[in-house]
Amino acid sequence: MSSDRIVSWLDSPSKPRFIPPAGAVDAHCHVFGPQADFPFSATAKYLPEDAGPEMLFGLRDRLGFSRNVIVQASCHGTDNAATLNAIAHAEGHARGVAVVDPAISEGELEALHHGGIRGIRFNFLKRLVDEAPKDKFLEVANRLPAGWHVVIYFETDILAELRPFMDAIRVPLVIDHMGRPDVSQGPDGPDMRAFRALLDSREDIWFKATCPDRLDASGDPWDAFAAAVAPLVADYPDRCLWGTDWPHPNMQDAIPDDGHLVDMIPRIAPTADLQQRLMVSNPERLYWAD
Ligand code: 0GY
Repeated sequence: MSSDRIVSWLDSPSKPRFIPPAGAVDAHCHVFGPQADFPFSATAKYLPEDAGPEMLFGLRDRLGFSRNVIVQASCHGTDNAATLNAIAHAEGHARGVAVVDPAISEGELEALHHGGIRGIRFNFLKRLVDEAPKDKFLEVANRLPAGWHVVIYFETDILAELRPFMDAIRVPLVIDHMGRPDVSQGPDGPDMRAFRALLDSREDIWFKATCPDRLDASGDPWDAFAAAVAPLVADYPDRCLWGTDWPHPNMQDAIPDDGHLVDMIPRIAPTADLQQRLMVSNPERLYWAD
């Protein structure tokens, strides 16, 4: 890994035209460091510049959002201190998703709950993590504090392989970036059909309608993403979440404009009712139920 620290976000994103509803939640974002207080993991696959809570909350305000769900980024490994620090500075306006050592104790899980964590993330991307032990993941998934869920990040080519693992998890599942479908196939392409089959297999699987910048090679304004994802949001309106993915880990060669990402929202959720569910009532059910 290069020792150069990466910048994968814009300093001055555009101000969006779209105004999110009151109480809107950016349900997928991260913090990096600051490194002086929260060093990166020895196994980190990328080394970013600092992108701490003040920057995140400044962006939140600029984009017209009220709250954040901060997902522990792989560069911090299983030490959730940076994520917890950001939540602690949000005055109740942030909750989080942790990455844990599967051997974590019940007491440590309770401490994470107290710090605002409401789920754990299993990352199956080989470029981001060295190992993803399904047996150990399953064991910890089925002893989480009440009300928690599991976030899973995988790419579409291993969806079928992961099905028995996912089926065995008894708490709700949230799928990052819809399992990274090839959106150029359109709303009825094989990737979206496979993902719908997963959603249809049980009623407690949610998804993040996120990351046009990662999923749509046609680029901003991400027309293929809008065409593929709008029908999914329409058909599963109570199981979708939205987020910026700021500070866009590993996107340094194609940094998205956060204002443009927000302006995608009415293209995937065209009515006020869908927008309310996507950004307010759905994340509230998962993250602010208690
Ligand atoms: C994302 C996507 C990525 C990175 C991480 O934890 C992470 O480092 O999630 C990625 O590189 O695809 O959701 O932030």
